[in-house]
Amino acid sequence: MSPAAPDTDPAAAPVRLSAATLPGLPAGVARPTYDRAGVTPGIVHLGIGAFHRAHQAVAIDDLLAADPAWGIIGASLRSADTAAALGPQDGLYALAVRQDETTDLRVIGSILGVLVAPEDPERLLAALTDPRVRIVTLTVTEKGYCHDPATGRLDEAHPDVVADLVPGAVPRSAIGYLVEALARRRDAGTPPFAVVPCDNLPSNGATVRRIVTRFAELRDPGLGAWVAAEVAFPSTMVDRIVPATTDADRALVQSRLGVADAWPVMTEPFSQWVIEDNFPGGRPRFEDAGATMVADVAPFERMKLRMLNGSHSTLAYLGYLAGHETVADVMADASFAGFIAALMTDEIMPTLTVPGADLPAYRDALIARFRNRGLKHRTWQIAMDGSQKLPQRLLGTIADRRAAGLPFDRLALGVAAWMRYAAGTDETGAAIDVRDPLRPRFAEVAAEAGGDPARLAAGFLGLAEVFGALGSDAVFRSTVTAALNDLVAEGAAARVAQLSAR
Ligand code: NAI
Ligand code: CS2
Repeated sequence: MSPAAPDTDPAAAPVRLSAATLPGLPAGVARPTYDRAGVTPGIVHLGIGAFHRAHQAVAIDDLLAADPAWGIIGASLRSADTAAALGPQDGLYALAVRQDETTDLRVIGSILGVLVAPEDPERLLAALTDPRVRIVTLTVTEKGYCHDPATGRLDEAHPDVVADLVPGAVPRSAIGYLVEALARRRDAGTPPFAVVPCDNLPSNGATVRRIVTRFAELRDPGLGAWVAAEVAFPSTMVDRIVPATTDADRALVQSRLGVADAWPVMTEPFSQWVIEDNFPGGRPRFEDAGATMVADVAPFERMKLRMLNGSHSTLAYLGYLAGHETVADVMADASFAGFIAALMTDEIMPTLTVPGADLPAYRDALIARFRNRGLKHRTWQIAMDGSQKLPQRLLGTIADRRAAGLPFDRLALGVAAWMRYAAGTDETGAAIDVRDPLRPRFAEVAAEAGGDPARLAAGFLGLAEVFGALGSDAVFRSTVTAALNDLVAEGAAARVAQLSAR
């Protein structure tokens, strides 16, 4: 029976999900089976947002009954929203697994608390230097690594990097916190933690190792050498579609739980985690929670970043321009569905070699996942931070097709659609709320182009931190420029129809 709401003023704040109300939840709601009081911190997570709580935190929730030494301390390096939401809930929240019209709820208890770094940096550094903490995971978004997306190297001119390298500075960036904590652990004789990025970056472990090592070297060459020699950066491939939570989601969860959850997470049944098995300080048995432990993540990661994320970004920009609100809306449009299937089959799959993988089956499973009507995954959300996403999602695939002398018309249309979107005006002439660290540069490019597609393409292709060497390839430039010209002239829906499955 649901916990009774206070029988006072009906306008009073609703009863919240918490350790006290957990036992009274409806019987059909799964919940932690372990004693949370006996769980100790073994992991710090930087960037505690929706994805972490629907993916890594769920895997750890599955493992704590067998090994309670791996509780998670979450940290936000930016806002206090998560702490404000989960603090009064004792770190508890609902995981809502949705498939079309069905929703299954589970309460997750693996997050022991949430720190707000800007409010109390030393408290986060204390958690990061706690000897019991042997793993630090991250989902700080692609832009959170202060790197050059085209090269994967530290952007040494990034304002956060410049600020964090000032001696004695209070860190602002994830990299700054990692290096300060590692320096303190070295000085205290505490073994380092493993750094486990769970963001959609290519070769994310090697990329973050390069960035962190360079930052440490700039701070102190001896520290840089120590990080390079002593710190493990296992790569991961992470996959679960987790849209941003809406008020309608909160209302649904409250109606089912009988108590309010300030920040449930909405996701799909599918989840995959492939992890490089490189944890010198020890790790939980991730494999007992369904993760795949491997020596080399690369084949799995490339397949996922190119087929899922490359298709996601392409349908996000083209779908948004065609007026589609969500991924499911895009895929309900037969012309778009045929286009995405052909994009994967004809242009992406031929670039992949994944031992043991059934690529046609993987494609079909992705299309079914994209069609899930239970997920209100906005094209606008996926369109965010395109400058940080395009290299690993579309440009690497194009570079491979160019090297093989193969066409890439649908991929080029995806890049052109990003340019049209990033220029900030949609097909109705309305402004687009473009979210991207390079937004100011985009506005300069758009202003200079004055509506001319060829000049707009040339301006965007000049962004070396996005396009790198590919930006100088004549065939790539001409193909994308022609695609943008046709897109502006005919519109996204028409261009997709013409390039749909032939
Ligand atoms: P979210 O918006 O819920 O959380 C993002 C987190 O990153 C927040 O804690 C935010 O404060 C932090 N953050 C943002 N910019 C930052 C910066 N410059 N420095 C430090 N922290 C920063 O987003 P969500 O859904 O959790 O996704 C986060 C990342 O997880 C994605 O960018 C992607 O790399 C990865 N991911 C997301 C999936 C999804 O479907 N949402 C699926 C697979 C991977
Ligand atoms: C999406 C990803 O927002 C985006 O960029 O493409 O977050 C996507 O949902 C995940 O990678 C799925 O695993």
